Amino acid sequence: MISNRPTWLSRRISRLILGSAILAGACRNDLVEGSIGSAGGSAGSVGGGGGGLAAGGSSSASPVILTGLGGASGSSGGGGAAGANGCADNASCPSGICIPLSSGTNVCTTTCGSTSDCLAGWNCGTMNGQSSSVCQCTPSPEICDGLDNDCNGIVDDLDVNNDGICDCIKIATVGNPGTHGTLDVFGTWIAGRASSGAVVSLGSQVLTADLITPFNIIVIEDIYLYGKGRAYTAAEAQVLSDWVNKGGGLITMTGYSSPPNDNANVNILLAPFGLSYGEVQILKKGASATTVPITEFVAHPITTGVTAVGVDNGYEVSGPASPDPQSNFTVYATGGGYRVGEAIQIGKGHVDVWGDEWITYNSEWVNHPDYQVPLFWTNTIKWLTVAGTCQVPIPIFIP
Ligand SMILES: [Ca+2]
Ligand SMILES: [Ca+2]
Ligand SMILES: [Ca+2]
Repeated sequence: MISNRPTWLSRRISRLILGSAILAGACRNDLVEGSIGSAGGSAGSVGGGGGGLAAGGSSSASPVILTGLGGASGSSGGGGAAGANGCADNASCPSGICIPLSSGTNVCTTTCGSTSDCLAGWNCGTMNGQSSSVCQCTPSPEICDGLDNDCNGIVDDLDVNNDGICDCIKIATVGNPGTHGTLDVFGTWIAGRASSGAVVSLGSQVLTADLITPFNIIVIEDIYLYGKGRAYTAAEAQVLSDWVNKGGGLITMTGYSSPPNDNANVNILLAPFGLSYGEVQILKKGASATTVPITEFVAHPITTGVTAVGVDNGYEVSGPASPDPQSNFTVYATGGGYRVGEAIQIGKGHVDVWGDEWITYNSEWVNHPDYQVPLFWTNTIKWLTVAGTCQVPIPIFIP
């Protein structure tokens, strides 16, 4: 166990006191719905070398929306991939331009002035029958290279095992996995599904642009200031904010230790987004020793198909007090009148703030057929990924 932490006895006493405080407090019902963060970003922020974020990408490119290629290139994730759009004729394309691929499939495309106007992997050029130059693509099997190899309009949408987690995705964790469950169930699960990109533990490294730019998603785990963590700085929070605005996907969790000041450190990193965790523990599990099921969800990509996940001794999510006009936010999960999950789209990126950490523990994955924790995570990873990149279909049954 972590040194310098309160003893179990003192923690239990403090939880009892706080539990009484919760009961004495007014029951809140401040569900707030903003507009759902839609997949409206540009695919142009995708960098090469496996799909991390890179500044200076062809952000002006008009995403080519294609569907129905049916895996013509051999990519297992190509069939029916979200956002794909084949075409029968010009009239079936928003741009009014339907062109043939060498595979025999037709796809919608757009006019262009140069290749920088096209999705990564596509080239701008003249074509018989077209009065203007158009974006064109020669299909080959999708690989993790920052390009749309199979010409279905999605960069690096590779998922060989059809598990719903893009194989090319690059995920970093910050802090330490929680210790209340059996080792790092979440870490093991995600590492086996993001097989080409792998999962990297950044531990307590200083967050710099160079360090985090390669990653699509960052998962903030236990950074409790008085545990193994260290104090993060406003400068690091700004680095994280800049990365999100360029297309990064950030998820934070909490509840790894006990009050007071459980959330001081993670709140430093959330400050640029106008978000924070409270300091009063909520939703403590009962005498039956099972987590408190969260069942109140609003429609959102993260909650699709999810009817229950469990929490214990979490913290309420707050903010933003004055939403940035460019920010789309949704309180997607509530329980006991508290905000438990909140999702915000900022710039090209996404932030998901979850008020607990038990979604990383084995008990929730193994002992709860009534919970859909793997689906919740699969939905979350996909939503956190910038539009047009690494977007693969989520299977009906999560393996
Ligand atoms: Ca593709
Ligand atoms: Ca690729
Ligand atoms: Ca996969």
